[in-house]
Amino acid sequence: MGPGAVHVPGWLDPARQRRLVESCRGFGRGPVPYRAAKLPGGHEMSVRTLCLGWHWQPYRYTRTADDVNGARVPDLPAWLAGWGRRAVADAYADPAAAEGYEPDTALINFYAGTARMGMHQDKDEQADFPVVSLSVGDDCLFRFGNTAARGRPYTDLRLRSGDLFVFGGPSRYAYHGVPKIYLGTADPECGLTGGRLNVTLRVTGLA
Ligand code: MD5
Ligand code: FE
Repeated sequence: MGPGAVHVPGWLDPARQRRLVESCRGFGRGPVPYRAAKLPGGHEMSVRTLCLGWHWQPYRYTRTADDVNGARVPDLPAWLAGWGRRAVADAYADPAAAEGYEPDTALINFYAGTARMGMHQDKDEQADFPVVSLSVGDDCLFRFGNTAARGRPYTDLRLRSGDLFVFGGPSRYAYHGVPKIYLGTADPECGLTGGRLNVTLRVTGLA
């Protein structure tokens, strides 16, 4: 897609997609529920988010969900960190690329049919390791931009259930967003109908 940005369609088979969906349902029964994050201006995001490892709130990471219920967020499960390492090795077709890649945080975003994510950069992490993105459920329009400005040039592509995207190198700080969910496009065997789930694995660089 560009230096460091690699799209691997269908990286998760349907059984792993279902495992991810079921796990994300389970995380929602944990100490911190999914919530619409509130932006500093007062608006609520249309996406609902749950965090593991570190809790992201616009625009910082904390160990407790201070903007939800104050609970300590659960650790990132080792199996999910392992998926992240395999994702990096596979995307770059180089096992060495995953050496030292130890994600400590997952941001799990659920998009109902009308949810969107505006163009932004992910820059609340203190480390520049790649971000691993896993998508399940309905297709979306993903807008992959540039590092200099929120607008053009950008590339629009459709992400489908099971797709992996790794954003490393210069793409790590590219603007990006999700302008549209294609409601009802998911294959039911993915385990999720009526929305899109995206899990990003990140290295926060925090301690
Ligand atoms: C999503 N999530 O589909 C996206 C996938 C977020 C978010 O944007 O911040 O929760 S992550 C996409 C990403 C991360 C880092 C860099 C780039 C994209 N990029 O260069 O396009 O819910
Ligand atoms: Fe982002």
